[in-house]
Amino acid sequence: MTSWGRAYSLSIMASKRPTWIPVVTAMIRKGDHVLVGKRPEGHTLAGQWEFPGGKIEIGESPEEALARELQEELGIEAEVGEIQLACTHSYPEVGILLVFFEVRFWKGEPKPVHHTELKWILPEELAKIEIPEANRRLLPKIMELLS
Ligand code: DGT
Repeated sequence: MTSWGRAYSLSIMASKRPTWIPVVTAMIRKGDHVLVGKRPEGHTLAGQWEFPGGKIEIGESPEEALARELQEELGIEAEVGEIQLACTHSYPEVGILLVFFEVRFWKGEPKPVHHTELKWILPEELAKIEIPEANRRLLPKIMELLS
């Protein structure tokens, strides 16, 4: 059972309500391009291209969580900007509240510490690569924001 599966079972026992997990992600912008990373094997949605980020841990603000994730995943020290977009998405076992922040300034060069591969793409290329369903539903808004 996945960690989310366990969390879900516990929540069912505790409250009979689904667990909702906050996830923070970064739209890292360089000129006209945005950075996406390929999710590694052994993780949910392996092989799909995502905006770097992850789950908020206990005691962290959303901005602190995103700065930590970008340090861990890409090895950069990022200045987390404004929230651009938020959405909810239900997976079979769990729901996520996905919050997208803008990142325009950082120190260091992003490296694929966590992802199989990183790439800088133009917003319109998002329509041609495999991305999480949660992001695909928002694609028109994401492309509008990035254009
Ligand atoms: P997991 O999901 O249990 O395999 O654990 P992690 O550590 O791979 O997941 P993490 O911390 O990246 O959590 C983010 C969750 O949100 C993950 O299940 C995938 C989902 N998600 C949907 N769209 C995005 C996105 O654009 N970026 C990120 N980072 N996650 C996304």
